[in-house]
Amino acid sequence: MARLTAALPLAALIALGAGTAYAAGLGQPDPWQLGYQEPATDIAERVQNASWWLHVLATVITLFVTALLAYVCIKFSAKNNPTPSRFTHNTAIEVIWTVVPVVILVAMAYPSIKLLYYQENVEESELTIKATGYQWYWDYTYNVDGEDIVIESLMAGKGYSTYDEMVAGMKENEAEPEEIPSEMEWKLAADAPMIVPVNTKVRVNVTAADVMHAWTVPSFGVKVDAVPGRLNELWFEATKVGRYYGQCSELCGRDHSYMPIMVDVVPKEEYEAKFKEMVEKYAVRKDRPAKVKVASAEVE
Ligand SMILES: [Cu+2]
Repeated sequence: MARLTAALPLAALIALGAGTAYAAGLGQPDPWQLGYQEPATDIAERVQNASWWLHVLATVITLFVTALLAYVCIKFSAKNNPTPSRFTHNTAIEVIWTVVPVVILVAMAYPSIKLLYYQENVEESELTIKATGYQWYWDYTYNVDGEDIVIESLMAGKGYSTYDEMVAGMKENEAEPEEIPSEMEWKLAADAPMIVPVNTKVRVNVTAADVMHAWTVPSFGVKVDAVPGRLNELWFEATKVGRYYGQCSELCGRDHSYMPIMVDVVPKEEYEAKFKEMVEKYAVRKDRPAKVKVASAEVE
């Protein structure tokens, strides 16, 4: 039993160590990454803490049960225990194996539900953006002084099979050097980002126009389904300036992996200028005809 108790804190340490030692970059994954991407919001920090705490708990429980099984297999084998006892009940142990799991479940449920409520509370958002998923890209609608401004966000350098081909192709199409994604960012980068100011509570209304998609940014700790005909919502308040990547996370068809999500978090004083620049470059009219025709029931 002494060996067993020594193993428990060790397992917890290993689980915790994996969380910190392999933490990945801010806003994007790292090669050989094991843990989460670096958190950039309070939500992401809370989600990751909850996850690691649950991992430690699950590791401890698994090791305890495995050790208990091994102990029973050896101690009570036919060789070591030729004349088994014949009792069938032990009230004390039955109370313990009922009450302890209940306590563990409540200890897991209480912080989880608290966190869920925290994630759902979009009150006092300072900026609202609508994200719509299409096969296979996103668009972001900003409402400025009562007017909808729609930015279409497509994968940067789509349709090339190698990175070098993509760079050559984009250069041929007279792309600016800063528009060409690095090899690491290729297929994560979009041409137009969602731009938000830092330290601002942003509410994102998420929906889809054709099939189900899902909008997520791992460093923000947010993910929500984009469902045609429904308006879901989430919020985040990024505390670090930077570029953050995500990908559509609901299998939505052939080019599911070619509809990246790119969010630029900019300093508050630069937001107006950067937003204007983006509108001039990427804003589109959205009064074009609907892509999906409604089935007609007319009979001649
Ligand atoms: Cu999708």
